[in-house]
Amino acid sequence: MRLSSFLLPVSKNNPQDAQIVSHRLMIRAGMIYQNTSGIYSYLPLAQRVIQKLDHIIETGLNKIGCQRITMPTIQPASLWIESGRYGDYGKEMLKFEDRHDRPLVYGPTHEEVVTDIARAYIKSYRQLPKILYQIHWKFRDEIRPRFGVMRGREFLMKDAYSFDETEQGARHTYEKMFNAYLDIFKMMGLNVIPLKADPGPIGGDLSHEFHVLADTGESELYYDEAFHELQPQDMTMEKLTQLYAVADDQHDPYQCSIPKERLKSRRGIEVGHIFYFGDKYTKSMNMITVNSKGEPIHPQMGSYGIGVTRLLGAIIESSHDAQGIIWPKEVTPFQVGLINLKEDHKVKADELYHHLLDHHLSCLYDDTDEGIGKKFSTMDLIGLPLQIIIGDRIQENLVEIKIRHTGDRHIMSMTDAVKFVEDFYM
Ligand code: 5CA
Repeated sequence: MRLSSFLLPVSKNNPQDAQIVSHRLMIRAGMIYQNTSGIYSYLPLAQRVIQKLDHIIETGLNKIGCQRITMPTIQPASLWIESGRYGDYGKEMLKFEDRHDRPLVYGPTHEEVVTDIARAYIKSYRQLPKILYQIHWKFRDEIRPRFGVMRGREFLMKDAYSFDETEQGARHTYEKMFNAYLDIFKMMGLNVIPLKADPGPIGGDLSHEFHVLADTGESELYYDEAFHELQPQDMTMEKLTQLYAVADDQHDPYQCSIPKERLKSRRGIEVGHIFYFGDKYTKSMNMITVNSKGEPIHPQMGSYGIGVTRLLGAIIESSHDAQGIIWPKEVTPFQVGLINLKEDHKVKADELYHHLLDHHLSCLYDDTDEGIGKKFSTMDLIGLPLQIIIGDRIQENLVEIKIRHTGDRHIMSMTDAVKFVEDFYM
């Protein structure tokens, strides 16, 4: 992509109303445009990261047999009346009527809609277990939308719903999903801490939140320092749930099971939340399936959320410096930024750009006639992990590669530069 034709409205100034660094950087890096309070448009740079997150989530979930669907954002209120949540959900749920005065809601979550689909088609235990998911927009009329995409009113969520014949089966599915979450967050280059959580209005008796550590997180976490010394073989629900980890509302210093020296406390951003709630919805909405003994049952359900647009903010909170964003290579919007410093080198710069594309590397090519300082600061601000800079040494066929994270610079030939980028992403 040539920067001269890319919509990247970067700005030097810090927006007045942005209180946290990810919100400031997302606006300064031209990622989001606020349409109204808590409602954003995602501009091309952000959209490319969303696409990466979408792909990673899809890969992780398809691996364990989940099936992707798309449900409507607008739902009939009747389903919420059936489940008994119409009144409970309160003012967070946006309610309105169509031209025939039929009540509708803009979905804050989809337990009701998915149960309505499942009860239409899943009649036998032979069709179970099933996990259906979507990556789609939600609306919650948050009383205090804040921190940019972190607590928006309209936001993108991955929501998955599982149906099982038995409680044992459903608990097994929950564990499979828990482990898939560990896999997914790892593929995103993120370290997360799973906490035992309060199921809140979703209901049920088993629930975990997944948090990214960041000073600006909304909750204070208390956890075993062993989380910082985990080995790959420890990354399972069975191992991790043996370690102490709770949010402040669940932490009781007198009942805490680990010694004070091992207790760590840091703030965290909730990027995922999973629930097991048995037959709460299948019972109230009368979903009936025949079990293996030929008896009618209400299947056992769980639901599993990931805040996709919130992840944009969380990743930036945990990976930035004074110059701007530093994308983990797994989710970067482009793999490399190419900066041409002089009009005279345009032919060579174009050549390298085409080489990179031929090697299936995604590149944002600054071919504009901005000043050198502006070109460098824009590239640092948008945080691509690698930069290739074409300066006067191109006469000797040499370019400079800068690693955004460390600031290290290496001089090499154009061919080696392409190879360097390829190896970096291997
Ligand atoms: N039905 C369940 C699971 S599918 C559910 O709705 N869970 S939730 O309420 O915990 O939301 C799932 C995830 O969405 C949260 O972990 C969080 O990462 C994200 N999320 C929730 N509210 C917002 C919001 N206002 N803005 C941005 N992301 C949000």
